[in-house]
Amino acid sequence: MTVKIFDTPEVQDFLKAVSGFDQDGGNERAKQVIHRLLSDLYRLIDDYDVTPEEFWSAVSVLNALGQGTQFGLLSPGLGFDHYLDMRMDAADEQARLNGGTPRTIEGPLYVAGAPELQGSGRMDDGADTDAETMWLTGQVRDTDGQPIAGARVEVWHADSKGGYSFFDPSQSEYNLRRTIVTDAEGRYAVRSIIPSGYGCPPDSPTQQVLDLLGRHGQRPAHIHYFISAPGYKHLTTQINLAGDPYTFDDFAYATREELVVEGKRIEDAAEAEQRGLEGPFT
Ligand code: MBD
Ligand code: FE
Repeated sequence: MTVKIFDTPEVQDFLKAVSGFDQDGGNERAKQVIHRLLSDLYRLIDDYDVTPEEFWSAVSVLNALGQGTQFGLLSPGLGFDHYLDMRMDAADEQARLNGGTPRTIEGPLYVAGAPELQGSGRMDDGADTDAETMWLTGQVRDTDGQPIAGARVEVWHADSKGGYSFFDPSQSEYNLRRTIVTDAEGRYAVRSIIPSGYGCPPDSPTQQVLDLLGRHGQRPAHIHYFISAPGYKHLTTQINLAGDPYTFDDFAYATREELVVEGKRIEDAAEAEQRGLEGPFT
């Protein structure tokens, strides 16, 4: 069965009516965007001869994607989050050329209101006994390389099983989530645990869609950051721990070469001290 009706005046008028073009109320931009979206989808149905069965099965997937954070999870999988980053980079070419840390996606698992630390402290609750200790240190600098004291460094990451507190009910509140205010030299130094990569739940609607595309739903081990200070642009970024099999095969397309960091294994306390990792971290 090949039916082509999209270009008929009836369908074009119908699309305008459905999009509210002949109504006074509503929002003009919403009308334009919905009209375009529906036009593209109606045309797709025509071009691919989408059957009613296929259409209703898509509706059922969309209903499932409406649960919890599922569409927030599929969105980076379909590249939307990285595409928005690419657009911001393009709009912001100057900022990209100045050598600053590149942005990358936020993802669906940020939670506001994490406990605040002044310069240093501890991020993990000590309950993840399989995990290896991690010292996470850094310095916030402006684009001229000058340290920024009092910057807010919001950090969140997964545990050794790839789970995030709040979304993983087995973890304590705000585990592995902190806001660290940088010291007079713009530095922060926290004790945490080495995160594992994240995998989309195998029976989730997100993974169901990825399966249709023959794709995995894995992310490499990573640590999320929001960095902000009065008078400066907000930075959303992540670092990736080098050596993960998924570093350059991230289902969410968030890895950037400049964000891959090599951890250094520290065997004894003396060496930790030498590297400036003095407390208080507890
Ligand atoms: C994550 O931890 C994440 O950072 C993203 C972008 C998607 C799913 C899980
Ligand atoms: Fe994440």
